[in-house]
Amino acid sequence: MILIGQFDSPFVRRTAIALRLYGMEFEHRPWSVFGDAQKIARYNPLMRVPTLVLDDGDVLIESHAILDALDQMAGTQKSMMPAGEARRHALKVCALGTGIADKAVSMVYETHVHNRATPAWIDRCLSQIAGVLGELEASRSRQKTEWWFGDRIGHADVTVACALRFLGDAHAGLFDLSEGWPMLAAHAAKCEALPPFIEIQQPFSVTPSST
Ligand SMILES: N[C@@H](CCC(=O)N[C@@H](CS)C(=O)NCC(=O)O)C(=O)O
Repeated sequence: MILIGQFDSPFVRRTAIALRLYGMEFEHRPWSVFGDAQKIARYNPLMRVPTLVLDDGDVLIESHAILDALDQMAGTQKSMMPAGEARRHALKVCALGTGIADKAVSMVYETHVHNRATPAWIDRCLSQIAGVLGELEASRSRQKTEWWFGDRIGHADVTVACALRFLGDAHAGLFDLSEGWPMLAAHAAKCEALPPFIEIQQPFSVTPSST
């Protein structure tokens, strides 16, 4: 398999970490959505990442859909998505996590791609992120298990950790997790100490070629 996209993208990173945790081999093409847009377009007309090229040449897009396919390949026993009723709760935590990432990426594009920041949009993003952090903090507090949905790390854990890392890197100082969201701060620290998280990362830098 070939994974396209840079690891400073929270969406690419959550996909790569899941591949590692599943023990699935992949080649990495750290192409930038701006600088390498035409290369990405050969596989994905949306020119977005992550894009995953399967061994049979089929191309998967959208991190949720890519992870769903990986879960099927891994099989029910190993799947990083819980079954039964917990599945819908885990999917919601994943959606809240990618929602934070979406808003944080949007604020980067607003300030560094458009070269202007619309105050009403930035305020909206900030209040959406704050609201989601509150909901995730409450959710993690309710779950008494080692990981969000049991005794094994799952997509919800990885997704939230990747979103929090991106938020902190791209918007340093805006949300101090240790101040307002201690469960999330502890969750992020625990994930970032694991080998796949240490291996799969890229410092965020604001250039026209970033993410
Ligand atoms: N919903 C998508 C979001 C992916 C995303 O926003 N990727 C960014 C990089 S962090 C991207 O491709 N941006 C270029 C664009 O949207 O045109 C997913 O989960 O895969």
